[in-house]
Amino acid sequence: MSGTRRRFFQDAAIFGAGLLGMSSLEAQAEKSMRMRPREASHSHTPATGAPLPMVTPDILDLPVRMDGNVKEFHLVAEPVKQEIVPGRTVDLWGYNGSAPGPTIQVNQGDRVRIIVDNHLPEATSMHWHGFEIPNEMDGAPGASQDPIPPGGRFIYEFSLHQEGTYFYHSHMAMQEMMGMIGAFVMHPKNSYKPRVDKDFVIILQEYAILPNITVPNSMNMEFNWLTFNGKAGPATTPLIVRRGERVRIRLINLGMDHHPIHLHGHQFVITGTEGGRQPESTWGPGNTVLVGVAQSRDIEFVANNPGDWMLHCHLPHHMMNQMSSMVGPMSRRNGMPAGLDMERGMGMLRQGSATSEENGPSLGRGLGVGSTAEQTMSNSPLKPGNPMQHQGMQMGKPNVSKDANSVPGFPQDAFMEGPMMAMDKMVEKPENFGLRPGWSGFMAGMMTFVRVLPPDKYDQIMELREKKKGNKPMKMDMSGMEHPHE
Ligand SMILES: [Cu+2]
Repeated sequence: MSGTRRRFFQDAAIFGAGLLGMSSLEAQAEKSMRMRPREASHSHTPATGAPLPMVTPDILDLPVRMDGNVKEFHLVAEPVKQEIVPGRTVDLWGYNGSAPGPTIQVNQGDRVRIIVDNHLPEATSMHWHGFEIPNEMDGAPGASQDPIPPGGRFIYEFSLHQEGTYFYHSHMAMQEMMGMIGAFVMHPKNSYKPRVDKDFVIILQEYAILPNITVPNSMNMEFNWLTFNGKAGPATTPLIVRRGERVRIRLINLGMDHHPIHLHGHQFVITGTEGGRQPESTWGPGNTVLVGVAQSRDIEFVANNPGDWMLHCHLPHHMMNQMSSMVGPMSRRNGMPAGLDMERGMGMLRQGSATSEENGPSLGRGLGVGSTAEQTMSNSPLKPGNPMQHQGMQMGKPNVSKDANSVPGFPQDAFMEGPMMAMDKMVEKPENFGLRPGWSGFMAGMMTFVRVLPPDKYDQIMELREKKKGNKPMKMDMSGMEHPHE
């Protein structure tokens, strides 16, 4: 494929379609229209029968090509640059330019062929998580096939009799922690009842990336970047729904932690797991769903309570960005610890990766051995003045009392969240229109909004999307989208 096309695909996937002047939802809808014209619909009261366009905010769908009756997809395992929040672009491994990789949508009963190319510097393997398919298609390295060597290709082909929220992922454990997962949704032959008006996918991931480093330390257990679809709050794209609509959110988790995902303002029911649709007799009301590692959970609710409602992981540390025990001390102490050079003292890597032989041990917090440069520390009083200045942020003085430093435990959130950490302008997009000024200062990690909007506000955001669509800063070569890797 050409460099331009590749770059486009990558940009679009990394930034969502927002920077292209189009919301990700619109981009998804547009793609759905082109790829599955039968099924796509812009109406919020769709005709019965056809599945609704399902969207993965900030992530593209994988284009499909028909080869007779076979739906053919092409996945490329490769290193990617992923912008988690404005100004924080990290080196992950993913598929087709993004981590998580593009979403695959198929119908129950489809026969699919997935060509997997390995553009990584090491062997990989693709596992189809929960699929009831022939053993030789399972992608278990060593057990069902040889790993796909660097530069190699493996062609998977199977028929799908299941329905539900599934996913694909590398079956190499450390690669999983570099981002190598994507959603694989099988729409049912007979529509689920009751039907939903909106259908979203959110993939939960976590990374341990020290300040000034762009490569995750896949050995580290102290995760400081927590993402929904490759974005951390406030860069996550809110889910826009019209008041009264029935909403489905499909949550998928692949990481080292289980995430209790909580929705404000509504009760929902769990209608599906990684094993497909659950019987209605099991649906009981709740507002927090624990999405365990390697699990998926579908939740559904009627969005009847207007407002901007937070949807977030409820683990406190998972509602933060760049949070690590050493960030505070590094920015607060005078100079560096004795006996360390600049690189190690400030946690910077000049060569090699965080997991390399030289760097791994000393940066591998939680592993114990050799972790001399990293240790858990309690909060300590801040020096007067304003230690943090970031371009684009609405910097100001945090609201703290005069004697704050004399209070044991201070600071907790004073310098972690608040109006002075806001970056509303930097994450501006139609889906954020009308949020309270300064909202972004309180959104981090696995956080986004479900915006339940009255008809006029909903239409306003739809109009904004349309306007942005007609005013693209970049020309989109849509023809390049169908076969991005040819
Ligand atoms: Cu969590």
